[in-house]
Amino acid sequence: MNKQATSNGAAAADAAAVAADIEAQRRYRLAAKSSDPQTMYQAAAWSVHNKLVDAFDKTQEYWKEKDPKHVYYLSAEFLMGRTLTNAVHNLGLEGEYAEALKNLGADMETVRSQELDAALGNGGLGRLAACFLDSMATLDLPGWGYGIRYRYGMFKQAVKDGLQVELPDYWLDAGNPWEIRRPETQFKVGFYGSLDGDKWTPSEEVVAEAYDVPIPGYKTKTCSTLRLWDALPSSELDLAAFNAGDYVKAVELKRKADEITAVLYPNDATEEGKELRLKQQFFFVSASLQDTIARYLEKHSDLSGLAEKATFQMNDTHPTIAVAELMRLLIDVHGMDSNAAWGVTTKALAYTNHTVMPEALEKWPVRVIGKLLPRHMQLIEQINTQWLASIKDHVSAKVAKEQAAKKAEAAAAAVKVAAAAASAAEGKEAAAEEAKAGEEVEEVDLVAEALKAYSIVQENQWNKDEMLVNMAYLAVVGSFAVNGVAAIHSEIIKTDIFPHFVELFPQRFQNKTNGVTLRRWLAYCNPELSALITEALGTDAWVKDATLLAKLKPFAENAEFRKRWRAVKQAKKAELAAHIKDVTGYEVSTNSMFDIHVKRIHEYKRQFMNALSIIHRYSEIKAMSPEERKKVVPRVCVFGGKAASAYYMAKKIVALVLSIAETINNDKEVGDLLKVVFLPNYNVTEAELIIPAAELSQHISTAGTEASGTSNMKFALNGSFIIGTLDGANIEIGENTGFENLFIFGIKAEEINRLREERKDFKDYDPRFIAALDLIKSGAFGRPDYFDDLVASISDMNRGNDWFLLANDFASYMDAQAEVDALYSDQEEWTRRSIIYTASNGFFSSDRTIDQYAREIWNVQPCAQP
Ligand code: GL2
Repeated sequence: MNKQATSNGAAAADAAAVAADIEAQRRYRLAAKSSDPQTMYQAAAWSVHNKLVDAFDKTQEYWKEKDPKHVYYLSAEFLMGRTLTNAVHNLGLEGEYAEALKNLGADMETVRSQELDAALGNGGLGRLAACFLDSMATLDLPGWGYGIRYRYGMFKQAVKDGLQVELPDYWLDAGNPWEIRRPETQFKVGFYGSLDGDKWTPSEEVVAEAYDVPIPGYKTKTCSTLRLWDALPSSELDLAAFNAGDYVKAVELKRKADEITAVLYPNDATEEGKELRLKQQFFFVSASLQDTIARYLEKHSDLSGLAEKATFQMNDTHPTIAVAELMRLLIDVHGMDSNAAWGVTTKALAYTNHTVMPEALEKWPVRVIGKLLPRHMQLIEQINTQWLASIKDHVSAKVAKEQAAKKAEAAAAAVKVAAAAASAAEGKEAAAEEAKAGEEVEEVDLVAEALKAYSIVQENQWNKDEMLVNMAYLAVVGSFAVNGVAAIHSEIIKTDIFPHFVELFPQRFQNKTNGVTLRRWLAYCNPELSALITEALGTDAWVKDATLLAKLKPFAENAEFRKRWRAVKQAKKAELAAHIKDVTGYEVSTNSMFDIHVKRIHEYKRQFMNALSIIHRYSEIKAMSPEERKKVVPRVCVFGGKAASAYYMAKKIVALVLSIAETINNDKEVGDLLKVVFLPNYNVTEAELIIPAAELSQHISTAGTEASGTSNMKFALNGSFIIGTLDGANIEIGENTGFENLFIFGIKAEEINRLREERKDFKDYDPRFIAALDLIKSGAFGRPDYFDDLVASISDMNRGNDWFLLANDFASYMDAQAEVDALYSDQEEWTRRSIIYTASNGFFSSDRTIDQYAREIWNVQPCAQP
């Protein structure tokens, strides 16, 4: 890392060659006369593009020749962020490019800031997919990502009159140097139409065209791909309509195709039951499977061995239609018999669950699938019928056992009754009756009833006339492996989401704790800290082998090292402070603790609870004497995150934070003791600036709701403390770092069902909680009416009834916050532990996660060019 490119002649010559190349791109590809930052960015990007193409071609040729098993990561989302810095670093050319740009009168920082984020994802799930691609390439694992080339990514968030507003993200505006269009790689994808027996004739057809986004590994020749599909009309014009003069109808085909890849659905961890979404899902899944099969058949004569050469990892339920589509392709297109096809399908597919939020577990109406994909609906019915038949014996035996237990219970009860009324004749009669009742059960109906819990096709519990396909069940039945994304989450899916399936095949269920790439999330976003780590360890090998970070531990005891560690944090805080000033106009002091809460806005993530704790802190400061105020630990509380456009409460939470910020930041009495900032448009690039500057980060979801979280890992690796609940990966971070170093509070996951039951009578409100709510209601932060529903959602049992249990956790949250303040006052100890965070969390490298997937699920081996 940070190799001094100019320190030797060869590197200087390389920089000169790079400069010449950038110039050539500017002159000929862009035909640009000026060298403004955007032009220089484009020129540099196209020059890197060419290097990626070389690396990409060599890798793919090598893999083609060796024919190793591949993994295909099917995901509706890839949240890539910017590419330039990452690519240049992974290629090991950062020095050359920096030098070259300097020689051309530009500078790397300005140039790189021109790039728009590729935001083809909502949040954690999409960003995880991007980290996984980086790790797969770095570990030389033959693998591709497959997704959709949305023309509009995640919306841009702006603030207007104290509210969130959404703006379209047309990220392809200035062209995209990071993709290669492949007009030679096209597949037809059909929709709707009719079914004659099992012969499907679609009535609408589009063409999927491939775009490859090269993914360079770090310090390796391997460069793999993210293949994204665009939709084209099967013919530009409906000629008959055109000739008849109906021009609107004539371009209808184009409009329909455009619609499929137009926008990313901006919902995070919530279902979006729209037909267009299913269309998107099927579109990319079908194209990806066809593409893989076509390549497979170049080398193999039939598809019976497909699963030995390919695993398809389904990223959540979004690509689950793959179960039916792979069956259809094998049976209808390639003539395999259906049993053999089922054998191949269930050996080739694996499924990752990313959420337990009930509203996010996709269930598609049979009606919708039947209309859009009639053949697939037929296959799903067949799969379900066979599946239920195959488990009938098991379920019958289970029912019989349960009945026997009930009978035994009834008999025991009868004996008791008889004993109690031993002398009375009626006692005997009653006993005989009870025993008999236990036997009169219709077992057949009981089995049918019990089977419903295993059925992929189910009744809609809210509408008895509608049948639904439970996509998660389809995924479990159609896969050879199912995994959760953190230890606690993988247990919860076994006990709460799929208990019936666990009982049948426990070995199918696994855990793969998430990870993040240390390249983007430490080495490149925090070069100052990286340099310090490299210097201390005497090597930069930790960038590829994160276990080496553990060797930092002894340095925590070294006062000189701590001083330098603190200096880096100060520098990163100063950068963030400047950005805050730039974007919001607020001036914040870098002597304050930087307390950060950034993630999608969701009630379960409880940004509202943090807001209430800030209101309490504000009231406390206001009530203090000047002497008391001197003891306050000053804080800057930073929020960031997007609320889904249709998520009513989430938008109110954003508005509340903005209102609190305005009141508090303008209160002269409070000054630097407390500042609140909402940074709009939180995205990957913002995160790269925010995370290195954090001293405390908040991961305070209701226990049992956040599957994993991945920003918690990024913060920990950058030496930030965590205040959080026993939820998701917080728990494993605690195990690695030592729980004494985290600020853990709140209820446990196993308590929430009971507490939700009890909350109707909940009386134990913390007075600070009540006072904070009252302050909102009083209008202290403006528009009390606007916040009425939000306040009611956690305090009125008829209007939300605090489903996420803020009231239960508030007191212990405040205790944890008090501990934070106390520790921060001892800067030596704080810094010591901050170093421990970085040193302890190498486990959360996505290289480790991907290595586990490769060994324990995919059975894919590295295949590196010599
Ligand atoms: C999520 C989970 O909410 C989050 O906790 C997890 O870290 C990521 C990645 O596994 O997946 N599930 C989900 O639907 N989204 C997530 O971020 N959008």
